[in-house]
Amino acid sequence: MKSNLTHKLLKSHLVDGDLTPGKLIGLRFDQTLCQDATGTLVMLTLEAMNLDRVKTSVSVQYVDHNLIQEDHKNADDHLFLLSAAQRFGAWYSRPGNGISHPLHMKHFAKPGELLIGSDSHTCATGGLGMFAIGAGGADVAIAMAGKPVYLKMPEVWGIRLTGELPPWVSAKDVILEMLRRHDVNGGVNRVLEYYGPGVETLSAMDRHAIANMGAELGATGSVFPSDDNTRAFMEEAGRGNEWQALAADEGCDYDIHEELNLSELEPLIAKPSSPGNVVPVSEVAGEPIYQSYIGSSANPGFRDFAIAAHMVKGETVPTNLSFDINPSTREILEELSISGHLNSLLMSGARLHQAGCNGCIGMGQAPATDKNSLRTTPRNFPGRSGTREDKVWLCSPETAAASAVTGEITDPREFAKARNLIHPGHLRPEKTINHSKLFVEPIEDNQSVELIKGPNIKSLPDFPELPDSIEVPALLKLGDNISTDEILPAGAEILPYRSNIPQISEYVFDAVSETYVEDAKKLFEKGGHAIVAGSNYGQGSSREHAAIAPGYLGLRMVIAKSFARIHWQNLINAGILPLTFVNESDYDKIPENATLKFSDIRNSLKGSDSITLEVSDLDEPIKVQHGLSGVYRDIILEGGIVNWMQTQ
Ligand code: MIC
Repeated sequence: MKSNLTHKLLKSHLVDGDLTPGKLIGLRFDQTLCQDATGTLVMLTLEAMNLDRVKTSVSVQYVDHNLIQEDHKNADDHLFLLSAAQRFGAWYSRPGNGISHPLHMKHFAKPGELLIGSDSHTCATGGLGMFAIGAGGADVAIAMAGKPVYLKMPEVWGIRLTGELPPWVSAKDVILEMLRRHDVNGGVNRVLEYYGPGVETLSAMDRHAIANMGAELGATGSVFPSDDNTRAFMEEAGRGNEWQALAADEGCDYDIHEELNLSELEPLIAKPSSPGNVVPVSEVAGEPIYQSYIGSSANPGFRDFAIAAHMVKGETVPTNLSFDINPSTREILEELSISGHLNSLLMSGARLHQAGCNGCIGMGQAPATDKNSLRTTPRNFPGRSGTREDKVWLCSPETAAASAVTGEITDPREFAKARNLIHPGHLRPEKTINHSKLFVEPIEDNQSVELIKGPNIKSLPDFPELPDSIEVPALLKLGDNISTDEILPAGAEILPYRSNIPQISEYVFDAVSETYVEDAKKLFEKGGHAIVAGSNYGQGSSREHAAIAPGYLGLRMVIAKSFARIHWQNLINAGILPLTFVNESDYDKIPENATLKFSDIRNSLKGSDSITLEVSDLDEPIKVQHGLSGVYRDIILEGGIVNWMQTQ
């Protein structure tokens, strides 16, 4: 039977269930990655599991988030993560090497394999013919222990690419077009599989950029075929022997079909403060800007910096504009230096930062109050940049570079025309740098390694068993598309507490409610609280802290119109009931602080999917669904995945 590529990848790793969309499947993952802001909890979970050594073919711990090191906390994390990587038999990528996703694709990714990572943009490596997904740290720990990870079988969305990108239009504009068409929840519980004649016009790193921001549609993953361009990328990385051709069968079926003609695309931009708020650049040209930021996992390729260098060469950015260059990896920084592009950027007035995620997650480079910041980053959720009232726009390197020179949002095609700038074609490094020695390899005698824990690294909190009835107030009633940045912000002040749940829980809903934390603490002894929310609750990152921290404060259930995939799984893993309205209109009936009562929980969860929730102030109970089956129901009944693992 003809099969699409996603099904081929999943079939070869399926250990439980079948490929029926919506059903639970158990998958064996070949590879895992962690970054440092989520990896600390992963390693603490492995310690709690008494794991002797990872059972994957490769697990890598990267350090690319907590890099500012304004006090001991980040540095303590780095030493802890190095000791933990060695204790559990994982690779370690040291601070300064750069962002996990481009590094992993270059040094470890393999077509045909499955990768799970404790970062939502792990999906970027779907650009190399992998099935690659972001997940909460507990799921990554399960995969590192060699056990199957469960998720809802996604629908497969076939996107047939035709044509080729016009000059000054690039890969970022492809995924911005998908966001323009389908917004931030269009891809939830779906895999975006790209195929067709347009694919071969895209380099491996173009595909990486497109797959990366599949996360912004809420997609489970994005998959590209493995072809000659994939092989060329792997040969350049010195791993051509690990390449294999992979593609969907000609004429195979998809659950959803879409056409996208690359030749018809124009430069696009996401306006503040949602990746789905996309318009043509030409529509907003002329808006003054304060900052132009190039870098992040959404545009990490050599060509992303080189095209910007080509456009700003010989120019000087306006004195009131901050032009921030964030190299994605040490190797690309070296390649840019050798090729002279780094000098073009610096001489135009650019500010050079270390290789890492940096300002994308509010670790520095926060924009001035009320000023427009153009970024090649993947996200612009409110306040994510570190400035609470920020105005972050998401665009391609071409748009960011043109706008940096003019000091206002500028269509790169107009910029090139005005300067008779010839498009340089596909820019490649003069010399490819391959620093594989910058990784710390796993060691054989790993079990004798001691974990090095600084004072900010606290053990995992206890997870209470699920009670048999819950009667709590709806402490917050929230709208649609609540992001993990709104639930638990990142940024220079808060991110260093990621290994310290008691401390980081002080920041839950920091920008949403001034009294949530105190109110939650008051309710804790009385049974805790609930949250009512709109659609796509928990969009964005993989941070399980956005579930564990409110859980630590007494959150017992969330009733929403719908959930983002990763956050739904993180709530379950934290032992917090995620319930959805059977009738979305019931959302309007529940006032904030209404008391919600869910009785006979254990039997209800074993019975039908639909349960009744009594609501004070309402004469009639409302119907909600739990959607929990198999292992997810078992995990919730045990009070979370750490408790459940101890029963295995
Ligand atoms: C992000 O881009 O939001 C992050 C910061 O990389 C998160 C991970 C985290 O919160 O540590 C993600 O995307 O998963």
